[in-house]
Amino acid sequence: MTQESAMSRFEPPRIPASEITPEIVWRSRRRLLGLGLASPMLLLSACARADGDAAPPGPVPTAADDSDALTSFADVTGYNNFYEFGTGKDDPARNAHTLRPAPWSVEVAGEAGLTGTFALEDLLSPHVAEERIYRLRCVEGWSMVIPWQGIPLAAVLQRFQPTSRAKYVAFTTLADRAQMPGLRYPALDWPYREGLRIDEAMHPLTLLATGVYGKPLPNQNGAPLRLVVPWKYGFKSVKSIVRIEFTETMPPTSWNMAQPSEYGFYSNVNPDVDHPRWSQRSERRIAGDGSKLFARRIPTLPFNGYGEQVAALYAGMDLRRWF
Ligand SMILES: Nc1nc2c(c(=O)[nH]1)N[C@H]1C(S)=C(S)[C@@H](COP(=O)(O)O)O[C@H]1N2
Ligand SMILES: [Mo]
Repeated sequence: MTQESAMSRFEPPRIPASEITPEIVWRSRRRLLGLGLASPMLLLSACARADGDAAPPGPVPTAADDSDALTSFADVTGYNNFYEFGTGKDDPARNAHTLRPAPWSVEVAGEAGLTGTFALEDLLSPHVAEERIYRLRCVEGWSMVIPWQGIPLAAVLQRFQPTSRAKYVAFTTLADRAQMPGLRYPALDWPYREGLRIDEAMHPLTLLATGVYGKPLPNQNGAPLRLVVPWKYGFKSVKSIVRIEFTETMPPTSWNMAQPSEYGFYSNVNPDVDHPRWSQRSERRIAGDGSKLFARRIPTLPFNGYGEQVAALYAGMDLRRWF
């Protein structure tokens, strides 16, 4: 990854008017809900349950705070990292139409009572997707605020009864040359791999996303199923997942394999740990007026602002060593 190098080449994608509508709907809905909004919890449950279902049981995690303006639908779906479709920010939007997100199945393997290959529908049922507005912070120095729909990963994983030896969870992206033109180039050692410690995977903020802005995930965002781990750099949020494995040892991860000195396993957003080639103190927030070049530069927060919820996971760990 090169910091911001692709920025100057970026041309805003032309989005048909029909595609812009959901963003406006989401914005106004959010503004309405923002009036007298006591906590993001209300926002989450209200949005998730617009169909009139009962509120979900258990604690509802915090979303991005209300001062964050949403990144436009055009930018969320037009400025992407998905190297299987090219390394330019506009490549995924242009090339990912060859991905076939249905039918889709996911293999579940490793240290679990139940393993096998499951149709996507079976993997996700009986869960109902909920709304989570999360910040996404790329290690390259830009960030977005995105209204995802998805299912907490914990709810999905628990069904497979991970054993006491399941210390980590490894995720693998599809690697099919027929669908992914970028696989012809050795940008990374394919397939794209990521992993989480089991307690990170089970944390209520960790989401298996199936949609964005109220629509099924566009291919360039990782259809039909991708991870969203809001306190970690964006590259942990592995796209188009075909395999989930419970492991006893720390699994290899793509960016760590490519550049171990630059990308650690944990990859928690940390303004105090510079990337060896650039600072991580601030970020360019792509949101608001939709202009990428003039987007606001803001300080980067520890754990991307989710420290209150997740810092305890790393109590006693030296986060300079475990970066
Ligand atoms: N399979 C796969 N997943 C991936 C990537 C990738 O290249 N391939 N890029 C990562 C990076 S670096 C980021 S910042 C996020 C971007 O997600 P978005 O394009 O939906 O905003 O996806 C992550 N997941
Ligand atoms: Mo990224």
